[in-house]
Parts: sequence; C-alpha cells; structure tokens
Amino acid sequence: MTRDAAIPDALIEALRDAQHVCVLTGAGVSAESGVPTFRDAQQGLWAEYDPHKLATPEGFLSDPSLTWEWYRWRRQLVSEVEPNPGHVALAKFERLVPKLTLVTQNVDGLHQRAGSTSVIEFHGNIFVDRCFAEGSIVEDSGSKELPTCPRCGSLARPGVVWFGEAIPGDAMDSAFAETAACDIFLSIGTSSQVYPAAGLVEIARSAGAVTAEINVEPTEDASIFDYVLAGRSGVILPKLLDSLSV
Ligand code: BV8
Repeated sequence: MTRDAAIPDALIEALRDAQHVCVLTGAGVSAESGVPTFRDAQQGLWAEYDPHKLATPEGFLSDPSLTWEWYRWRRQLVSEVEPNPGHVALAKFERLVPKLTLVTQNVDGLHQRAGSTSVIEFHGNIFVDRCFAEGSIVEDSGSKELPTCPRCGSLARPGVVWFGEAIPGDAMDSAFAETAACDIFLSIGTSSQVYPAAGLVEIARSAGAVTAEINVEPTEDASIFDYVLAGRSGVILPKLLDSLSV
C-alpha cells in the first residue's frame, strides 16, 4: 500500500510566496484516472509491442494500420476516463498562484478537461490528426480507414511528437523560457527518462528555482531535487492545495 509523503512546511512556504510556478507532468499523473503509464502501457494485446517502436515515424511508415490501431485504442481508452483529483488540484492551483505554467508530456488532454488553461502540450495531443507530409491539422473523418490528407493525399498521422522528431518550436521555446523564469519547478509523475523534457529541471535549477519531485517511487535523478515527495499525485496534490488555501 503506497504511503503518501507529508508535505514539508518549507515547501508550502515557498509555494505561498511563489510568483511563478512551473510544473512538468508525465504519465503518472493520469495513472489514477486509469490511463496506463508508458511503462505499463503495454498491457494485454499490446504487450508484445515496444512503445518506443510504435511511437516513431519509421514504425508508422513500416505499418501505418498497426500504428493507427494503437492510437485509436489509446484514444478510446482516454475518452472513457475522467481527470483525477491530481489534475483537478493543478487546475485550482493555477488560479491560486500569480502565474503557473504546466508543461505536459501527456497527450491525453486530461489537464485541460480538468480546467487547466496554461498548458504546453510538449508531446502533442492524441486527438489531433496531422498530414504526415505537411504536418498541418487534418479533420478526423471518423472513418475506420487509414486517414489521408484532403489537400495532398498523403497519409495522416496522430498529432503527437514521436521519438526522433523535434518538439514543435513554439512549445519548445515557451517551455524553456517559462522554466528559466520560474521560482518553483515541480516534476510530477514522470520517470524523467525522455529528453528534452527531462532536461527542464536543470534549466530551473540553474535559474535558482526551488525544485520538487512528486512520484510514487523516486526517480534515478531524485537527488537533484530540493524536495522529493514519494506518493500518488492524486493524493499529494489535493493535500498541497489544501495546505496552501489555509
Ligand atoms: C528528439 C508522444 C531530436 C507519443 C512521447 C538525450 C539523451 C538520450 C536520448 C535522447 C536525448 N535527446 C533525445 C533523445 C532521444 C529521445 C529520448 O529521450 N529517448 C529516451 C527513451 C532515452 N527523445 C526524442 O526522440 C525526442 N525528440 O530528441 O528529437 C531532434 C531534434 C531536432 C530535429 C529532429 C530531431 C522526442 C521525445 C518525445 C517522444 N514522444 N510521447 C505518444 O505518447 O505516443 S514520449 C512518451 O514517453 C511520453 O510523452 C513521455 O514523455 C514518455 C513516458 O515518460 P513518463 O510520462 O514519465 O511515463 P513513464 O511511464 O516512463 O513513467 C511514469 C512515472 O509515473 C513513473 O516514474 C512512475 O513511478 C510514476 N507514477 C506512476 N503512478 C503514479 C506516479 N507518480 C505519481 N502518482 C501516481 N499515481
């Protein structure tokens, strides 16, 4: 049974005085909604597939039907779940502090469904289709066929950032700029294995920000954080919010 860490008073104090909080989230924040994390995404029929292969342009070109089946399975799964108290607490948090920037690696859109507005979708959104050749948004025809671009006829692909693909310029620039300007950086529910997202904490540290990690199991890099809170984000974040509102 996960025991969720108490929140150090010094961190609550720092959050109370914060002018700009920057939050990085990963799949762990959506786990309590029933969305499998990337690590344990390969359940059941997808167990034999390496997500790092499926989530690549090469994987798509070698078998676009398989890639679309995987993404439609994940879309269906996400459309059947609700944001959890962790998502909701971050949305309320945004209204409590002068400025909050939420950089998410999640493509599920659950932060926005919980009411968060200043969200940078660092790895895109699973419900958006894009032309594989031009990158422009393609209306989802809803057909079960392989979607194509109505302009150039090229295949359409899920609007996410695949391994080996660059982070969209605007997302990259604003995430780096906001992280370099924040006075508190929270890394929540991420294994901090995927770059450049995993490099944001270094930018925050070199900008003198206070840093904290919230994760059910401290990550390999936990020692670089000023505070490490072991526990479920869906339990710790509402507690954090309560302690800030008193
Ligand atoms: C690029 C979208 C270059 C698709 C994703 C430097 C060093 C080494 C490698 C690289 C490097 N720089 C670049 C690379 C290569 C690569 C990379 O980082 N590889 C890794 C595997 C080593 N990076 C890239 O390819 C990036 N692009 O570098 O382009 C370039 C530049 C210019 C021009 C051309 C190219 C692009 C990376 C983006 C890939 N797309 N997602 C999709 O979703 O289908 S990544 C995907 O995996 C997620 O978005 C996320 O980022 C990652 C999964 O990580 P997490 O979210 O952290 O999830 P995970 O399951 O791992 O962990 C869950 C955590 O939650 C755990 O710690 C667990 O303990 C915790 N947890 C569980 N339950 C809870 C909880 N915590 C709290 N509460 C709970 N209840």
